[in-house]
Amino acid sequence: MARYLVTGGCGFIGSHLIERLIAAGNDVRVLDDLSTGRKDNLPSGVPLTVGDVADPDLVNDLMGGVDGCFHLAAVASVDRSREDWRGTNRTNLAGTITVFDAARRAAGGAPVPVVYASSAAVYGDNQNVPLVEAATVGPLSAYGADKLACELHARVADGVHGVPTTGFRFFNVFGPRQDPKSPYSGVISIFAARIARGEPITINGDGEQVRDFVYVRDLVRYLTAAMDKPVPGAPVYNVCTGVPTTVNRLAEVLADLAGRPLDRRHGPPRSGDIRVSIGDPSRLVAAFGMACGTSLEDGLRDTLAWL
Ligand code: NAD
Ligand code: UD2
Repeated sequence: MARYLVTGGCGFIGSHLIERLIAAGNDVRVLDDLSTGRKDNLPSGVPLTVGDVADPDLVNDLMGGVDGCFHLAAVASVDRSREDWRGTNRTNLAGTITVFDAARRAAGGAPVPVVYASSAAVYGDNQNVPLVEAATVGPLSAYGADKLACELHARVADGVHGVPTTGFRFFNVFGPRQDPKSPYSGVISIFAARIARGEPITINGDGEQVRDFVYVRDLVRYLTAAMDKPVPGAPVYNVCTGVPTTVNRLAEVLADLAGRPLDRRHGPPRSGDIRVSIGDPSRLVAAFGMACGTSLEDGLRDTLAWL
């Protein structure tokens, strides 16, 4: 049993991670400002501090005596990063440096490992798919730029300050508890909620754009495995399946699973929409000995059942 700090633990991915940590008998404390997360995403009895991940006194305090930190708190939206550039940078980059800095002396003055969320957004519109970790990065948003900067500071944390870090470039994550009501929500949560209610969906453009959808319960296994065996060198891994799915196909599969007719309308393409985003999971599978094994259909069934 170990003691962990989880930042952003009231969010979609954080809540699944905490479920897994608690089931394994760990002691978990959470820092979240509840800007997008919800208190009732947490299992009962998990202590929550409502506050800002970029507040150094608070983070130093919460980091005291832990065995490691899972850092997921972020403004997890490209649109929001456009509207509030400086505010997003404060949370996403300054917040991450605050976490790394506090981890330097968490265990009675000694460093503890940090496992943190990066994003496929670091690749921008690189169409050299499937994307390997060594592919050219070129973020197209403040969100992606900050995530890339987090990876650079993770190297500083490791190389200069002795804080072991592991970064994960999440592709399009989906599953239960991804809030369909949020304007920043992912396509699966939006489509699933609408199709289940028999409402029409809007496909942006021709619907032939391609994504690599990762089921959230597959993803959190890597986070805990990385914490269990930290390695030097600040590694970064894609978290992806390598399986391409078009938005059209996604809609069809969802309607099929929900047993509803598909009422689809096509709107204009979304400005700046990436045409093809597929990751290569080879490095992930080699390092952790497991692939993201849940099929899209099974993950979607689970998501529909939660609604
Ligand atoms: P989410 O919005 O559900 O979770 C983020 C959590 O961070 C929320 O609970 C929010 O309240 C909290 N938070 C935001 N700002 C904070 C601050 N200043 N201080 C403390 N807490 C704060 O999003 P998610 O999808 O669970 O994302 C988790 C992580 O994964 C994020 O770092 C995100 O950038 C990354 N990510 C997600 C996806 C995806 O497909 N969902 C893809 C790539 C990367
Ligand atoms: C994802 C991430 C984003 C960033 C980016 C990096 C999510 C929610 N967003 O954006 O944070 O990391 O990847 O590349 O994971 N669509 C429709 N109709 C809708 C909603 C969406 O057609 O009602 C389309 C959308 O135009 C896009 C695809 O579905 O082509 C996926 O959209 P998304 O918002 O779920 O995710 P993405 O890949 O744009």
